[in-house]
Amino acid sequence: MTRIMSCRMSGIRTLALTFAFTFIALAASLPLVSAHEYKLGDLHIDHPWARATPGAAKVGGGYLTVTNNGTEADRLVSGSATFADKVEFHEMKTDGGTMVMRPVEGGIEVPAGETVELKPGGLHVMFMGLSEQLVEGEKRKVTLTFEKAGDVEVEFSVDKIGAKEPGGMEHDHGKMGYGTMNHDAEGHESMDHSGHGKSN
Ligand SMILES: [Cu+2]
Repeated sequence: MTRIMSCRMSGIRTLALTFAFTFIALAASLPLVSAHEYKLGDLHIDHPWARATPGAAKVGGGYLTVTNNGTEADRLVSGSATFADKVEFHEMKTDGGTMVMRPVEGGIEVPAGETVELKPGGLHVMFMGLSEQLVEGEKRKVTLTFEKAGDVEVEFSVDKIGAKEPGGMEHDHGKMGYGTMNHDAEGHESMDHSGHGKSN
């Protein structure tokens, strides 16, 4: 009797483990579905994505990860896109308790052997003077220029307006201090972008 019980128990445990592993496997594979990457010399660009914008928005945010597998630092210096007047690189910082956003002087450095992450609340690509809406589920071509590696055309996949991370992985950044600052297009509209031209 005891023997049968333990036999059944282990059977249930095996089943439970199988389920657990299946879920882990599924969860692990999900982000890969939407992930896309690019290689440019020693640089590896992972999953460029942009936030969807409301119809009238004139600015939009873009994000990506760059890994430099080389032995020399490189620098993301400029970009261009047919759907925006200008492509800039911004950083968000707290200045005297206020969240401010400003262009990064001289572009974004990608040190040798390191990964730089452009993400909501931090460094980001800013599409200025949008000529069309960034629609969720669509893709937008953008040319990125690195100081040494040169140009690469990548596709930004447009994720939903409130997205904080690609693929629906919404981590809570509130504890990091910028949770209250919803870094969406509306947030940008109300922010001071003087000096970047009031393009329309
Ligand atoms: Cu910005």
